[in-house]
Amino acid sequence: MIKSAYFIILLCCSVYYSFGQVGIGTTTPDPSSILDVNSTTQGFLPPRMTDAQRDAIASPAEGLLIYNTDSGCIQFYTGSAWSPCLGQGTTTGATGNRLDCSSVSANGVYSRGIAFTSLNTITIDVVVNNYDTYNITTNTVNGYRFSASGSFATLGANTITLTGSGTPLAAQNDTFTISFAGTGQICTVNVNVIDGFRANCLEYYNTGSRTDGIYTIDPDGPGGTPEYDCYCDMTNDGGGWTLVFNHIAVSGSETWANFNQVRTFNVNSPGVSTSKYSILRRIDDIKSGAPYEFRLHYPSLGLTNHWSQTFNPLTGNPPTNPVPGFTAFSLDMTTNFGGLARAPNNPNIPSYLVGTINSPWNPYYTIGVRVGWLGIRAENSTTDRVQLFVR
Ligand SMILES: [Ca+2]
Repeated sequence: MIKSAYFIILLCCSVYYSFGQVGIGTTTPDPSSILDVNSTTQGFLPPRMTDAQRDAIASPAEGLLIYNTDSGCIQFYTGSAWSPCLGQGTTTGATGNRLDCSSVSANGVYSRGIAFTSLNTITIDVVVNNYDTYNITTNTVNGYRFSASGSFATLGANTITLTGSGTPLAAQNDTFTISFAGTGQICTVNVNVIDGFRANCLEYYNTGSRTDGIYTIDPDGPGGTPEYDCYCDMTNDGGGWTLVFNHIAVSGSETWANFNQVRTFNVNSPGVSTSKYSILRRIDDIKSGAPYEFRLHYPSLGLTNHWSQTFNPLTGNPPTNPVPGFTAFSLDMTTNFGGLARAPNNPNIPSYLVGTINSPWNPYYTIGVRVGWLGIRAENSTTDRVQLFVR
């Protein structure tokens, strides 16, 4: 009776043993298998467990197989860790990892000709259904691109940050295709590139630039007058100063041939080391506010004056002295500095601009002394160099 019952159970279960092999649902296990589970109506169900239950398995054997109910996928033990989800890393649909195109955002300011910072990124959410690596990139448009790669650390929505690289070549609206490698999934995003050149050194300063040197400015914005290089002092007297005039007359021979030179000269060599440099004729464009704010500096003397005036010194003389609108910021040289004005047409004052003190024209500060003059005037003496900035 016991033998019969054992036979019946064995028959019901359709478990067959053949030469050390086991067949379930078959009397002839495949010769290559140690276990052959055969059915056309039912599946093979591996142990199902959560992440925590999986991780509680003591000393899992290499190759141990489970179904992860948290991730919804098959995993095996590699001998040192549990594998990523099998077979899902490159699939789409409900069980794969999916780009969420509605979440795309382009971040940072995009400016023509200005290299990216860490703020230039694209962010996009990926709905993560399984732990896997990813490589998400854009095409290259207008000289720049974005990319990100790594491993998903958590399930659910992961915000992925694509780092930008390159420098926009033109001010325009760019459309990028975001590609999720291995999945065929794409999204698109628009990035607007503005004309990156600031109007003057103060605008560069106000947007974070703090280094003295050459900057490209475009006072009238896109179109019109082309952008050009100039020297910016970003560290002295509040920074943001555009150099409009530099004169080094060490040998005494670097005087100005005529007043046209004084107004514009060596415009392609801006800097405090260029012996004769002037973009004086552009000060109307370069100044940032209604008044003309000047910084007059004599490096050899260590003298600086800093003031504003309401009239353009190139256009004439102030009606009074000190001039209307004159505001003393600091008076390192002397008091009652009357600002800069066009010098009168007087052979005794062979300079383009002069700064007055109390009485008209004497003593004075000179900008643009002509040939034959003894030197650059500065506070009752002469010096060999002068710098004039505006902002
Ligand atoms: Ca322009």
